[in-house]
Amino acid sequence: EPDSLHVLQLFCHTQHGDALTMADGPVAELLLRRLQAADGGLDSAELAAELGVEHQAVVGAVKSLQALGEVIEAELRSTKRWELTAEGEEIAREGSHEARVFRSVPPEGLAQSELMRLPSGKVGFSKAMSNKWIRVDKSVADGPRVFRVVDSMEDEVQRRLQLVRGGQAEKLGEKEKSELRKRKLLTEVTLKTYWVSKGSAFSTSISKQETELSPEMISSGSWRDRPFKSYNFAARGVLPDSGHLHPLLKVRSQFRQIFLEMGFTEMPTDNFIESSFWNFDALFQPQQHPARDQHDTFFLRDPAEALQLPMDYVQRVKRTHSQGGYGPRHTWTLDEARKNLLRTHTTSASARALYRLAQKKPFTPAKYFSIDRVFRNETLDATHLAEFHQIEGVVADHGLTLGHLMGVLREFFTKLGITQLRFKPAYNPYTEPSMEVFSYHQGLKKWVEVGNSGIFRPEMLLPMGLPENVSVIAWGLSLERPTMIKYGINNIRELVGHKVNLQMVYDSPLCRLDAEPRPSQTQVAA
Ligand code: FB9
Repeated sequence: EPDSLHVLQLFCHTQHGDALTMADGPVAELLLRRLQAADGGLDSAELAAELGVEHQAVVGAVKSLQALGEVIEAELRSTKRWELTAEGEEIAREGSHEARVFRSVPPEGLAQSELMRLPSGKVGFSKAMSNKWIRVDKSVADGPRVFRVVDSMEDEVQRRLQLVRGGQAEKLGEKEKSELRKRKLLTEVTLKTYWVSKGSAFSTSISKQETELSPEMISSGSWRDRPFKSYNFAARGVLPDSGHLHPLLKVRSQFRQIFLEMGFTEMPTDNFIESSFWNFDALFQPQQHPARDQHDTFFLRDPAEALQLPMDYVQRVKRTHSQGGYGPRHTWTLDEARKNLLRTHTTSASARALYRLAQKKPFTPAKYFSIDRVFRNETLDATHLAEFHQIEGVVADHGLTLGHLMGVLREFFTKLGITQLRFKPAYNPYTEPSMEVFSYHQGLKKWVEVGNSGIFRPEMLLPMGLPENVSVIAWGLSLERPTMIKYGINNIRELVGHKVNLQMVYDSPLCRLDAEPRPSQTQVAA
């Protein structure tokens, strides 16, 4: 018995010659016929049920008929309907667990232990008991025995599920439905359906619309009487397959842009491995400083030691550390300074750049920046990994003061869209005075630490050979924090590392730093 679809195919073949080849297929044809017959409109789900085809096939036909223009109107509706769960389906077929338990109790009763071994035993027993279909006689010698209380029973649960399966859920009361839902036998699904009605250009025969203007149409002139599919200029083009910049790199390029606009030059930072000398000693960070031990810093076993150090400069640094001369004294050894490590900040690159600058006489003012990876053996948490990208700005000139630092910080953060700044005194081994920088974050309704800064100590600059009256202001922040806030990312592991879902990278829009941050899934704690 060919099903209706088959009949249709047969029918169309005969009727309309090439109509059948219409891209939209027979379902569209049938939908138009039904619409013709229907007064008012029809529901796509009901039509699918009638035709015995997948709802999706009808939705496909609706979409392609819509593309033809005013042939049909289609209004998207979401209808809630009840559906049986897999267990509900099974019960509708085989009967409820409690009914199966009842049926498995013979008139002479059944040992409870045996009953419990039945597949529906456990689930059905308590329900059959509460339905007062069965009773347990505990006084029996060889253990509790189950007996029927009633001769027969109505398997209401099965009946109700079959009603729903037959599309008559409305016959059940709310209480009955919610009881079946609680027993995970029924779920309410929201079905997106189309209410289809005739369009202003409705017709049952839709001729195939051309989508290409072929040379033979032009040569034969047949294009004159052929209907052409209208261009859908609103159609979103197919995204070209292209590489995707990680959000961190998008924000990095914006920070680069800001520094270049402010006349800064990028410092070379292509060395994750650094000597303790440039990472700490050159910055006048005492060799006993807690940050210089294993707990905070990743030291290298191989290559364990830096061999090339500018020894004349090293001697001056040694004197500064050990004999003081401008301030406190610390024991200092060359071995400690030679220890290789993964740089803990890009300020080591600043030290190298300032040392190179000091070699160029006469002194010329300079503005440098760096954005690159740094490594810290820190406790990991939602916002801290063992590595992050440090952004650093350095300005070297005659007579720079804290005021200059505040000024350049204001200019820098303003370009980030951050205007309300507060400066809080802080401490760094290599800057005095030092300031933490805070900005008021509209979205988070609180002051957020957006960086650290200071004026490099003379103990750092003079051994390099920089003139007395040259001072150097500098500041630093991370790349990850602004990126997480801009992209509304809560946990740094969603941004960096093996857990990153690449879709986030593919879909990550270009986020203008100075534009309002994207709402995060849940407003992140800064
Ligand atoms: O990035 C940080 N915060 C931040 C920055 C921008 C931002 O943008 C939003 C769009 C609006 C939001 C937040 N911080 C620095 C502050 C905190 O997150 C802090 O908890 C974590 N810090 C890192 C170090 O953690 C151990 C961020 C990282 C940091 C800290 C200091 C420096 C660099 C990076 C520095 C420096 C410095 C100081 C003086 C001279 C030279 C360099």
